[in-house]
Amino acid sequence: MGFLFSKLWNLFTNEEHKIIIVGLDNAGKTTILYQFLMNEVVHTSPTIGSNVEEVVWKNIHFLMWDIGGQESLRSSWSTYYTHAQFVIMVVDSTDRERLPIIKDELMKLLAHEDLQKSSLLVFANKQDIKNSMTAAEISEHLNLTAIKDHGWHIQACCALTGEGLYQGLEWIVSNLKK
Ligand SMILES: Nc1nc2c(ncn2[C@@H]2O[C@H](COP(=O)(O)OP(=O)(O)OP(=O)(O)O)[C@@H](O)[C@H]2O)c(=O)[nH]1
Ligand SMILES: [Mg+2]
Repeated sequence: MGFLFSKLWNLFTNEEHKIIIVGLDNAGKTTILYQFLMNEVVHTSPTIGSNVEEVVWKNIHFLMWDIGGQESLRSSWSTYYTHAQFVIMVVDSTDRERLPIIKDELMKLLAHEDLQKSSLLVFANKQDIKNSMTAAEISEHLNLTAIKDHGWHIQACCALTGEGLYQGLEWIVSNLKK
């Protein structure tokens, strides 16, 4: 009953769920945001600051913040954290060299006090590129199974075709706070 009520409440109030999209530069964050918004591949250039869009899917409203991933911008990620119900961490699955940096950024993010109640979706993006790492490999390198204090999930995807993106969003929907 409570569940049904909250679903109806969301329907009438159009409550928005805040999602922040982070990850290193060139991971595919902006491409993913605009796939969600328009089902299209847009031409992107490196994001300075952020893009924010409202994405409505299955009558659920998401406010998605796509934050620039260049090194000089990473210290400002935390200014976007308040009230973020979900963090989407986008990983370029060909970017083996920077896995330690990705892991470091992920650990810092999960330890941040403003994200204590947030859940984590990792997109293992660029699966179309030959020899890209699988989601399982990335999960192992990032030691995701050690994360006990946040809900998390990893999803393989390709932002150019859209493959995997909605499976990721489906996981988010099934984990919305009831
Ligand atoms: N092959 C391939 N290329 C992709 C994929 N997703 C994104 N790209 C390309 O990767 C490049 C970077 O994508 P962006 O979406 O701009 O990356 P970003 O994470 O927003 O980068 P910053 O804004 O600098 O943090 C672009 O040339 C995209 O077309 C993918 O799944 N496969
Ligand atoms: Mg960008």
